[in-house]
Amino acid sequence: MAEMRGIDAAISELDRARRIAVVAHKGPDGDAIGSSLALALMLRSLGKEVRHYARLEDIGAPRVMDGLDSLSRPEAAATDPAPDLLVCLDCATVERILVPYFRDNFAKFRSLVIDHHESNPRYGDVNFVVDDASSTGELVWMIAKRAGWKMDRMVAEALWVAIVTDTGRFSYGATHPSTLECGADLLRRGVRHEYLNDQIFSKEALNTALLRARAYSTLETWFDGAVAVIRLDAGDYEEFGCRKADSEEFVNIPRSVRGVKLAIFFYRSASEEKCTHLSIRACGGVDACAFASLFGGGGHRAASGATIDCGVDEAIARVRATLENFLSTT
Ligand SMILES: [Mn+2]
Repeated sequence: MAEMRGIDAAISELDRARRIAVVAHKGPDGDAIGSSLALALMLRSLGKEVRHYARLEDIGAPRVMDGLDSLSRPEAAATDPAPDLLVCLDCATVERILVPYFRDNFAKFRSLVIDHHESNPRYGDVNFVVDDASSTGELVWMIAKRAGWKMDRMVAEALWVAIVTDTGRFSYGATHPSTLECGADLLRRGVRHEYLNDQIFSKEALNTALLRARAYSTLETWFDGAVAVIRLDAGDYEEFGCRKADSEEFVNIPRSVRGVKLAIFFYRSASEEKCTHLSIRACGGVDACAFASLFGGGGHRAASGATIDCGVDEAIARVRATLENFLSTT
C-alpha cells in the first residue's frame, strides 16, 4: 500500500484521549459500521469512555454483527459530555458525517480521520487516510496490530464484515496481499465467516427480494450499452416496507450487465426526502469519482456516490445530459 503516514499519529491521539466519540458516514454501509464498531469495542476494552453513534434501524444486512447493542443515538450527541476526540471513519468529508451535531460543530472538536476515500481532503486535525486501502476496516486492523491491542472474536467479526463488504468478498481491485493477510489473521481469531458471509450476501427478507425485482424491472442501458441504470423512488420503498439500507447492493444490478462502463442506481427512499441519491460504479477506465464530483459527490475511482437536489426524474435527465459529454471526453 502506498503510504502509512499518519498511523503513529493516529495511535497517539487514541492513546491520549479519554472520552472518545466514534462516528462513520451517513447511511452507513458494512465498512462504515464494521470499522467503527471494531474501533469502539477495542477502545472501550482499553478503559476509554466511548460513544459510538449510529441508528440500528439504518443498518442493513451488517446488523447481523454482535456488539451493536451499545450504539448511542445520533441526536444524543448534542447533550452528551463533549468528547476529547472525535474519530470519523470511512467518511470522505465533514458533510458526510452521520451525526448532525458533529457535522455542524466540527471545528469545536479535536478530530482524527481514518479513511480510504481518494476524494478525502484530510479534514481532520490528524489524518490516517490511505487512498488505495481496501477498506477502513483494514486500516483499523493495522492500527490495532501496530498498537498491540487485543482483538477478540467480536472485534474480528466487525472487521471481517467491514472488509468483505467493501472488497466484494476479496474480489475488487483494492484487494491487496495485505488485505488477504488481514483476512487470514481475522479467521485465526475465530471469525464465523461462513455464517456472516451467508447472512450478508446470500440471505434477504422477502420484501427486500421483491424490491430487488422492482429494481430489475427498471433496468435500462444508455449510449449503446455504455451506461446501465436502475431507479427506485420513495413509492417503491414504501410499497414493500423497505429502507435505504435494504438496497445497499442494488447497484450491482446495472453493474452486472456485460459491456457497461458506468452503472448508476438512482434512488429516493422516503417521500419526505427532497433529493435523489446516486450510487455509481465504474468498470474499465472510467473514473466514477470524477463523475460523481460533477454533482458534488465523491468516493473512489471504481465506486462513488452523489446526491442531487431534485426528484428522481429530473436527476436522471440531468445525469444523462452530463454523461453525454463526460463519456466523450474519457
Ligand atoms: Mn469504505
